[in-house]
Amino acid sequence: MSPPATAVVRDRLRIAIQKSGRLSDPARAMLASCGLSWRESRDRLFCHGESLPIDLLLVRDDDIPGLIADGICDLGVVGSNVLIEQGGERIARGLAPAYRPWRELGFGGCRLDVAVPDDWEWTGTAQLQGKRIATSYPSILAQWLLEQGIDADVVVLSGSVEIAPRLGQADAVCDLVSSGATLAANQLKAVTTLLESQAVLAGPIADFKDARGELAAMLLRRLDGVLRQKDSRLLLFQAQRSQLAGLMRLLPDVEAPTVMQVDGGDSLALQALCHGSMTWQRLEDLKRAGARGLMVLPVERMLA
Ligand code: PRT
Ligand code: ZN
Repeated sequence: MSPPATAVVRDRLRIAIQKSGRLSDPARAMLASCGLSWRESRDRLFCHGESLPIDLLLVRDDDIPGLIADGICDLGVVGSNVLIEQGGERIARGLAPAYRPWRELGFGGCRLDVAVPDDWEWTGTAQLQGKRIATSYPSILAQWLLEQGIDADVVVLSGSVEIAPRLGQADAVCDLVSSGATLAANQLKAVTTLLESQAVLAGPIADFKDARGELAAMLLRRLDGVLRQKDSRLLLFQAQRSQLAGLMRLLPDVEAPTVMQVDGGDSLALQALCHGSMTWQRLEDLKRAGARGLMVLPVERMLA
């Protein structure tokens, strides 16, 4: 008699990241700053996690959503442009959603824009009616055209989208743009944005039910700390108690400050976590409002 079937319990987490490309270095750096380290394998497709039972699979970015959907990888670092496009394709094929963005990672920023030849006098999206638009993002583009009530031909290309108008393959393009240099070099101009994209940590729709759940929760905790830390500085200064209310009005973006009484009198020492930039101008304003001994310190590590 064969033994009873048991559910496969996985106790290591596998994260897919781009093998080589714009997202590979920042993805590794971000995971490393969460305390992960790996032993590189010779084929460099799989990196065994050393500090934690979290392994990396190095793949093409386009394969990442499918690897999560198939359960080959648990999580992945991928552009939201790819995640949304492939999510839309799944729905069009009648498949259930299989992944979702778990965290925005703050790198790999770009826009998905419609661009037209420089010499078009742009009057609005209605101009795209009946035109051919080349793109590698047919699902996002088709959905947008539907919302705009525009009937246009979507020409699907896997690369070199920007030269399609010059080659006579299309009238306009819908492609990723960061600096805009590629569009300019191809005598195109961006006229409207369909999507603002950045890299995300993608994962399955539901949480993990086995040991991977604990690992994923720990990774997210550390990731949240890293993301907050990147955007945070510690502000230290002294002030008189009577100046406190005025100073706090200049600091709407600080978390509840720690206020310590100095010398048992009216003199206070304050420390506050600030988000965003703490410019010279802001320090000057604080000084004018009575702050003394202002110091802005970097934050090394955070855990809520
Ligand atoms: O081999 P693999 O399939 O893994 O890599 P890939 O060539 O498909 O991807 P890669 O490394 O080019 O991009 C990976 C991800 O980076 C994308 O999915 C986006 O989420 C993000 N990203 C950010 C960009 C850009 N910026 C970007 N500018 N991806 C592509 N571009 C291209 C764009 O397609 C155009 O050709 O860069 C050109 C435009 O750049 P600018 O600066 O001239 O505007
Ligand atoms: Zn790709």
